[in-house]
Amino acid sequence: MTSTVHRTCPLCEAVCGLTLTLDEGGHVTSVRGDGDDPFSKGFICPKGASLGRLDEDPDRLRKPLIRDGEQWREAGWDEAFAAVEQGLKAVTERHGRESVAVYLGNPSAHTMAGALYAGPMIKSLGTRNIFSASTSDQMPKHVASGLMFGHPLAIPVPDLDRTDYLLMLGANPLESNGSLCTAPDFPGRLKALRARGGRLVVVDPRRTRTAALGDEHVFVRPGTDAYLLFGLVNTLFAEDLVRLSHEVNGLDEVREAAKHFPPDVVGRHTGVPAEVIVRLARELAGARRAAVYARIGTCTAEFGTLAQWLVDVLNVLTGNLDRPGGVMFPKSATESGGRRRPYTVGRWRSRVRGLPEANGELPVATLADEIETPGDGQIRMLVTVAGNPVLSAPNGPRLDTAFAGLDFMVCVDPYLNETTRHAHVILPPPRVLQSGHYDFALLGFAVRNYTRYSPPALPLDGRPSEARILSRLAMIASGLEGDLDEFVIGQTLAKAVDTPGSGVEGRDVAELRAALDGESGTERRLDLMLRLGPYGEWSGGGDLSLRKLLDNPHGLDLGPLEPRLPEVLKTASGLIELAPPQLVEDVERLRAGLEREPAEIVLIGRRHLRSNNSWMHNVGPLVGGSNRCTLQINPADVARLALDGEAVVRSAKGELRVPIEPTDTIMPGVVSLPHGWGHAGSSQSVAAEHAGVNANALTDETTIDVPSGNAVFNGVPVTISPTAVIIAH
Ligand SMILES: Nc1nc2c(c(=O)[nH]1)N[C@H]1C(S)=C(S)[C@@H](COP(=O)(O)OP(=O)(O)OC[C@H]3O[C@@H](n4cnc5c(=O)[nH]c(N)nc54)[C@H](O)[C@@H]3O)O[C@H]1N2
Ligand SMILES: Nc1nc2c(c(=O)[nH]1)N[C@H]1C(S)=C(S)[C@@H](COP(=O)(O)OP(=O)(O)OC[C@H]3O[C@@H](n4cnc5c(=O)[nH]c(N)nc54)[C@H](O)[C@@H]3O)O[C@H]1N2
Ligand code: SF4
Ligand SMILES: [Mo]
Repeated sequence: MTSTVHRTCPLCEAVCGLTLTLDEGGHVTSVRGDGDDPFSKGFICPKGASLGRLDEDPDRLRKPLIRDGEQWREAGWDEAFAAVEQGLKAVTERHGRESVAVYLGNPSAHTMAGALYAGPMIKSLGTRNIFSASTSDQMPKHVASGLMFGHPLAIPVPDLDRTDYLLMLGANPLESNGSLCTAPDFPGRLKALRARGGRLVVVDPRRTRTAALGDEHVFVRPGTDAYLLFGLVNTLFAEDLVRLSHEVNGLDEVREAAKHFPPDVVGRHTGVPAEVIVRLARELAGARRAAVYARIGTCTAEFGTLAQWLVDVLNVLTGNLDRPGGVMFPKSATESGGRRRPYTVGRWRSRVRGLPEANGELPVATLADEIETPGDGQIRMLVTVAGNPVLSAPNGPRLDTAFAGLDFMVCVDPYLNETTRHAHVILPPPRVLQSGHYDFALLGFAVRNYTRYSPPALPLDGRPSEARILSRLAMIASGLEGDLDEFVIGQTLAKAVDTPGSGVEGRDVAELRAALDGESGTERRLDLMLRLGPYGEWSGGGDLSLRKLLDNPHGLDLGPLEPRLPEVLKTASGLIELAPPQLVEDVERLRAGLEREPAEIVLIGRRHLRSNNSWMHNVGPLVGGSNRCTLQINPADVARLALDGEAVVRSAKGELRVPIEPTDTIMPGVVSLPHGWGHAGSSQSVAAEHAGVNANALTDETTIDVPSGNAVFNGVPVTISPTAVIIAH
């Protein structure tokens, strides 16, 4: 007997619906796109199609591992948790709670465990040494949104399906399938934009597949987007093209700041001709409905926060913020109102480099400093959940060494890999198909309001869910007994019944609690969030509940995005802050950059459709072919540097020998290397055959985007030489 299961793909931000066929042993025999999903409508990519292979990868860990010296052994769950308890106790008794650090990796933004249990675990550990992949990714966007709109999650997304003009910088959704813009079949949506007469302009140092699909591709020198964006702002003011549709604070400050960046000046610096900058500004202002969207290429750069800020400054100045076809704020089914309180960064600072906290985290670029530098508060123990910073963080090899010196390390991860090999205890989460799935984070960035829940498709066969693993860690750290879920449910309900206008104001907590559905505490918490959420049965907004989602396994369309201002604004003024002082201050750094001589060659990253950061190289059909770790380089540079076959790339931090891939799709003076490779010491047998090199052996943890502390992966100065250098005497 085979069975059919409908599930959301958990692998990237596109949240595609999948239809899987399982045989009676629970093995996946086929994976197709779910044609009945109202959002993804049957779209699937090669990674989603490999979900079964990935899920049943024989190299995945099935039992906890405990390391004694160099030796690993499988252990039972109770024994593994006891080892964690003992290790934590030994470290905190000697060095205090600040000596414990947590690193949350990218998949924890996709799992229910990450969304619902990482927070309580961190709280129980009682440390401020919190790190995550966010500071090697999107922290600049959170900081810009926090300062402009008052909330780090108030991130407007391009209204892809209705816009007439999309200016896209530093994103390549034909490979990545989109980010901070949840849009299954992003490629199809871009084609539809063009088919309805809209225009797509792509700014990228490489002519990517996305750029090739667009109407126009503009080469930009890596790391200079903030200049280019300021050039556009400058032109809007100079040509009297500013059309505000909302009241804002700080318009004059923005106009003044932009005066330093006229098109001819930024043109020289960015490599974008001044006349192109002026034309793009006019096009943006002239389009009926336009959106500016910028992603990782502009975030993981020296002026990442300024670039993210200027993106929304442009959206505001052209009247496109919060209107159909412009950029809009999604309304997710589990969002909770949130209080109005000023957003700040730097509520505390890192011990060694004094870098500011943002969103309760410290920059991953300073994790090694905190582990290596002796003194009070030195990190001695690390808990990683779903992360591989040895391959993903700037100067990964330094972390590799630092991790080896920790007193104790616990990793929640399905693989023994470059990072987790330093653990003393590895706790593997169960298979994807044994886990429930709800995209708490990503549905808040969706280009249509939409919701879908996938319950576990297979029983747990005696293993704890990842939710259980994290809640058990939280209980170990807090020393408390009891049920974490019931505690959270009680607290949430108590607050809701006390909140005027909550929809359950004045009602009885016990009665509400008894009404919750769900097979597990995790599902009961989801039910609670759905019922209290904006479309929920208890908020007066609709009839959403867990039951309703279980009855609609293909997901529910909740309609197109709608204007949400001023409701989403949480600034103290209640207005859009167009010129937050922290950002205006950083403009000085940007101005100083104009004086600097640009490096002759700079490094940028690259994503490939059949890859995903560091952890999908163990599935045969996904690796090989065009998905290889090569250095893309312009043929003119190949000739100039007399390269052949392989090259040696050097940066301030490291040196790699890499096969070159000459291509005129990349700008002269720019080379591109994908990250997530450099497999070593991992139990992933397929990945080991396609090891590649670690791009983050070249990136520099001492260079950061100042306001957000974000890592810089694009625009890294390097030198390149042939592998066989003939030394002249
Ligand atoms: N040079 C350079 N570096 C980069 C980037 C770049 O563009 N260039 N991009 C950056 C970005 S955007 C990101 S998000 C980071 C990613 O950085 P990380 O999150 O540190 O790295 P990943 O490679 O995503 O590692 C994911 C880990 O989670 C594990 N895992 C997979 N599924 C699960 C699960 O369900 N539960 C648990 N517990 N673990 C799971 C995998 O085995 C793997 O060990 O990399 C960053 N690094
Ligand atoms: N297939 C696949 N999908 C993924 C991932 C993956 O590894 N593989 N990773 C997931 C993750 S964690 C994330 S965060 C998202 C990221 O999603 P995207 O932001 O779409 O990521 P990329 O495909 O890396 O696209 C970034 C683009 O920026 C360009 N670029 C580099 N430097 C600069 C610069 O200075 N200025 C400008 N304007 N452009 C620049 C690069 O050439 C590249 O084309 O993708 C997610 N989806
Ligand atoms: S695009 Fe992303 S969500 Fe969709 S099938 Fe591929 S990996 Fe899964
Ligand atoms: Mo990311």
